Amino acid sequence: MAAQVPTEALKELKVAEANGKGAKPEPAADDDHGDDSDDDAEDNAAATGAAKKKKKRKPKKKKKNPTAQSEPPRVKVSQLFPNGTYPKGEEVEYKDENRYRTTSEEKRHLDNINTDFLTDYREAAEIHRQVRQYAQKVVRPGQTLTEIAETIEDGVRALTGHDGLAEGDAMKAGMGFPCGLSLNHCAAHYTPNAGNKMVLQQEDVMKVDFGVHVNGRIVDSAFTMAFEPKYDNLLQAVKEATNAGIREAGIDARVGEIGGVIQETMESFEVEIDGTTYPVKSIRNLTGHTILPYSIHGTKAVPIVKSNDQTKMEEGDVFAIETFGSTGNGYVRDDMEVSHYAKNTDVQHVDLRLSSAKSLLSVINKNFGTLPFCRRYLDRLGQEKYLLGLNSLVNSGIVEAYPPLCDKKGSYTAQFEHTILIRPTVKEVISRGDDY
Ligand SMILES: [Co+2]
Repeated sequence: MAAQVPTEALKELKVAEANGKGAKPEPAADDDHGDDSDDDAEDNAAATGAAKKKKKRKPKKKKKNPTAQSEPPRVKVSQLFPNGTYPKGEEVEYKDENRYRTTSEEKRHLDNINTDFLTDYREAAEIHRQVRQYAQKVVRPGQTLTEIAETIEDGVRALTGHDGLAEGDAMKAGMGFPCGLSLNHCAAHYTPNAGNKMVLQQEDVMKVDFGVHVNGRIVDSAFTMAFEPKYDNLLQAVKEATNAGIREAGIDARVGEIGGVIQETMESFEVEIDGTTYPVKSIRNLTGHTILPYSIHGTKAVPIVKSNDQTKMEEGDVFAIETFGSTGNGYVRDDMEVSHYAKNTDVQHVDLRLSSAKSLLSVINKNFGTLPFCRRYLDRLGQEKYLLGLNSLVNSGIVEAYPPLCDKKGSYTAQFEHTILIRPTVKEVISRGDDY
């Protein structure tokens, strides 16, 4: 999920560029019941004495735990990795003055006392990889955005083993934030609301951005799908820019400098679409961000253009490194109907007058806490006619609306994103896969 630079900070950034001053952008195996029903039936037959036939005991068919993922993905990953050891992400050694960390006993100890954190993160990342790779295989033009979102969200929930329907279940594991499916000039935060009939077209460029969480540890990772080769350079620019950002990330790295490297990489590309050549621009008011437990946007931002932000990455930080390239203005605005929301992490108690707002807030507290959700998630919990209450929560500052963010009409935008753990010993690109 993209973090946005507030307009004020962006103005400041321009000033800062002029006078050299820093600008700070805001920022298991539990269905192993052997199949014994037919044995019971035979026992009953024997007990009645009616059957003279010899009791032929079939060898008990023991339903084995699946060892491979199904299609569509429905096997819990905890069943595929029954000893709880999930695949590691890509581990990258620190450089220069932090090189010692790889072999430091002290740093290794810090890693070892954090095993629950690592296990939850690696499980969430494996779920992300399995679900997205299935999506990459089956998502095609002609499908509705609603179908595509459900393909991904049903997959994520099944693989965590939490369908999120019982009160509080979605807080244990499941969607870390709604599945964004933003098309063409829209860069982020679009997902269908109920009744949306939009159909994916052959010429579309779709950003697929979804989160998986296990115990509040959110993996935030995104990719872009296009079905026409004319967009290849746009996608390549953004993929390389994101990888450049990941490469530059590390303990003591300054986020403003990382932004500079990202921008340089991104803007070394151009793309020809239907006879017109466009420079690929970094979208300057979108950023990467830190991730906190149950909170998708922490306090640090990672710009994707050069900036004087001297903020350093530190041991223990979790970052979403995401970059956006555009053939348009390289600047996004709020546009279209809101779908994404999240409770603010720093709300004081507010006395709500509207009873529908009060009851909706209680639903949000129990099922999402501060995790982002969308209108469809309220629908599936059986909530009805909640818009007035929801808007009142937004207006009172308790809930934040995250409207779709779009560049100018007719332009194309792309995104790639990974979550990285700034571990004491190494940097782990937790969501890395064979695909991106
Ligand atoms: Co993000």
